[in-house]
Amino acid sequence: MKGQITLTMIKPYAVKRHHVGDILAEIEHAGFSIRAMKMVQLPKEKAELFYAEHKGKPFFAALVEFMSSGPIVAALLQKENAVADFRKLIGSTDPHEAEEGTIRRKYATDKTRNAIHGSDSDESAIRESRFFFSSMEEFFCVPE
Ligand code: RTP
Ligand code: MG
Repeated sequence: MKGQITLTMIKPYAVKRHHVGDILAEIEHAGFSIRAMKMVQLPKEKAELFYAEHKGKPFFAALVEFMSSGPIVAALLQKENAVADFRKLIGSTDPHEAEEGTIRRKYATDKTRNAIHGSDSDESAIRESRFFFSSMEEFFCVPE
């Protein structure tokens, strides 16, 4: 199986609104292979750890509060040019600025309840995939 990896989370409000099936269908139709997947609720400390790069920013507390407020669906995806193509598929952080047809434009409510996460680099994708998945759960060998 060729290509790079990216890590996504379908965020709490999109799960609550029953958008998981539609969003996963969009992801697969865009050519991504799902290599690992799970539904979990992040304790606050884990959400803080996942988004550690944003610690100290004004939106950090709200982000952590929201991300730990209900179940999320985490998935490891694979495709050529996965990181950049996935960020294009999901659209801008603020759904009001996201392009027509993007997942955030369709399923997000606001900048916090923005439906979905996508890794911002190949390095982040590897770190985030290890955050959620053990080697036994991954049907893909993440390079050392
Ligand atoms: P994500 O990491 O969740 O995929 O989102 P992103 O790359 O598009 O945006 P990022 O800069 O990494 O920010 C992480 C999440 O923090 C919230 N945020 N709020 N109020 C604000 O100015 C603000 N900026 C960022 C968003 O929920 C964003 O998804
Ligand atoms: Mg980000």
